[in-house]
Amino acid sequence: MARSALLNVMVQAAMKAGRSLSRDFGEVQNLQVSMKGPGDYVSQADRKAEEIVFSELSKARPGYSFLMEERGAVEGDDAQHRWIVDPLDGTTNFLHGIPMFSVSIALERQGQIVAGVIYNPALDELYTAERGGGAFMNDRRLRVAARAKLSDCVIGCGVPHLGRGHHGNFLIELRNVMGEVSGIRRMGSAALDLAYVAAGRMDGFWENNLSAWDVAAGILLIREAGGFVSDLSGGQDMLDSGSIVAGNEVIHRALLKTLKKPVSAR
Ligand code: 2AM
Ligand code: CA
Repeated sequence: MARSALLNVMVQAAMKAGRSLSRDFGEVQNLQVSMKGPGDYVSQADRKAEEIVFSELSKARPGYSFLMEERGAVEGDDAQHRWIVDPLDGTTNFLHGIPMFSVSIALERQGQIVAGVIYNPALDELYTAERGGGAFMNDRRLRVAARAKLSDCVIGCGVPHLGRGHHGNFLIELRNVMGEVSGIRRMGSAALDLAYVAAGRMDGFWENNLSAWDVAAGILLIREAGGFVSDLSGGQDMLDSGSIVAGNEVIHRALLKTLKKPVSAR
């Protein structure tokens, strides 16, 4: 498959960071982690991966700005272009030896996401999308699932936990959705969840309290795979609001409505 020069740059950065994560993940699995504790080890793996992505992208496109999970915002000379990077999405999985983690890189041009790459090094699955050019996993073109009834659907979500999110709101959302669908999944990497919706593996997804780097690349993947994405109010403020709902056109709409079902209608 011929990729654009831009996607090549992003793929190279994501795969190089992914290889570094894979090596460190092997150590986590073999319990070779230092006595300082697995938390410190994982933070180091995370920072190493971010350094690789930062240096690869800066070399290939000098001057572009960055928004990265660890470094935060880095202003470049070129204010039109901004990389949005999560070097390790699914940190808790990584720490526990669960191979569901990813590197996520998106490029924004004048505020619009124009390219996205998500790489799961443990499964060697590479997701790519460029605006107007479709979405791919490795060399295969992606299309969101076509299911039209929530009762046939597997829906992914994120579950808030100790110190995060609004537990009461989530329980209401879950209660609304669980009674209408054929299965709920919670994988622990929002970037991969969105890639799975693009690939038609899951029919839909919702989560709250995410950051821009968790979702930027995944949003483009889903759109380029023919899917629909919004925030929980139905607007397009996913990057700032941190909430996201995704699916094909029918399931996206049904999910939005079901999530918001008033208490009295249950
Ligand atoms: P992480 O693994 O990079 O932390 C799981 O529900 C999803 O939520 C993951 O994509 C996880 O990304 C993300 N997440 C966890 N803590 C977060 C935080 N404090 N802010 C934003 N996203 C977070
Ligand atoms: Ca993340």
